[in-house]
Amino acid sequence: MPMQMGFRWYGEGNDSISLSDIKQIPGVTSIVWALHDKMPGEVWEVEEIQKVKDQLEPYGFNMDVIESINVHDDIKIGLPTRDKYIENYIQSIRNVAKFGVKVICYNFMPIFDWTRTDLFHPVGDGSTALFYEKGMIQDDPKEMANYILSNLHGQTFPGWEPERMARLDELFEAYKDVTKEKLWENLKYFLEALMPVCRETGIKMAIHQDDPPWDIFGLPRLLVDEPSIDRFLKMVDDPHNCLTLCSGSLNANPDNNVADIVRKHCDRIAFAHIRNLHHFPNGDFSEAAHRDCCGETGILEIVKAYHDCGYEGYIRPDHGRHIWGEQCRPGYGLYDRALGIMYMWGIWDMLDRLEGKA
Ligand SMILES: [Mn+2]
Repeated sequence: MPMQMGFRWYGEGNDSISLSDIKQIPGVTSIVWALHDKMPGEVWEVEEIQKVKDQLEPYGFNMDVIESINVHDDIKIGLPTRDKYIENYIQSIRNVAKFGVKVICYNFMPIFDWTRTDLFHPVGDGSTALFYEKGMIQDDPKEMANYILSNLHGQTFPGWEPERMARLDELFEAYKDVTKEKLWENLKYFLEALMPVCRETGIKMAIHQDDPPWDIFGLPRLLVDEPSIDRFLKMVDDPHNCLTLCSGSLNANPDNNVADIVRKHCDRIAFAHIRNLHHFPNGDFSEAAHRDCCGETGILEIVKAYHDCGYEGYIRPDHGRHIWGEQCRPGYGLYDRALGIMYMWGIWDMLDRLEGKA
């Protein structure tokens, strides 16, 4: 079995892209989905999941991969109320398991999800892409939150819920005693509580690395490089404690060699995000087309590493550029992600051929 290609979709009425569009991209079998109107900590109810299943079924897509069931701040902070939210998370796992879900992607980043300073930065060829200007992030987090919220075109963005962003002062206050070691402990507590239901249902919890992979605004970040990934996998050494290995998030630090991490931990990668970055000498970076030479992330080596390991897990193009005038959710247009998929299949199919498999 080859890698299983997925495409992230934000749901009926919440995405400019239709399932019919996605169906026309060769080789996509999984819709990477979520209940996007759920707040962190809420139980995902069976009837709500059933609605998504009913939408996917006519197209033959599976719903094996969720991105994401978000983790409530109380769990990350380690408040006594966390047990209630962990119970809810376990209930959500039980409910999605009834629909054949295999992998749940999540992250453990305090307050902010991924962080960029410009969502539509000119690439130089007429397209735009997400951009990170290192110098801007030393300033006020509220300024950045306001900028991002004002550029969502009325769409919701996981991790950037306006309700949460309105409480930024309160959230920073709540996290003020959460050191990096404390955050590691809270992550361990959360995962150890989840492992029994994961073993029972066969569901793999697959953590996404922190993006960018360094502390921002004084908030600790855990999953940032190979040693921290080693620590994470050892900390809860269970085949259900897995990675969503994100090439773009990790390579925001150009010292991270993603292909090496793939080769080292392939058996614990349940889900792969493939994205290319172009680095500037001053530390800024721009997201780039998937083609290897458009950035420095090493897409060819990474896909080859997955192929060499016999990877049979899920994979998806991560963010794409905004091309051909497409009006879309930042990073999640149809066209450039479809190009990314074809590039990945191109590499994969040729490697199969060279091994006499295709
Ligand atoms: Mn990613």
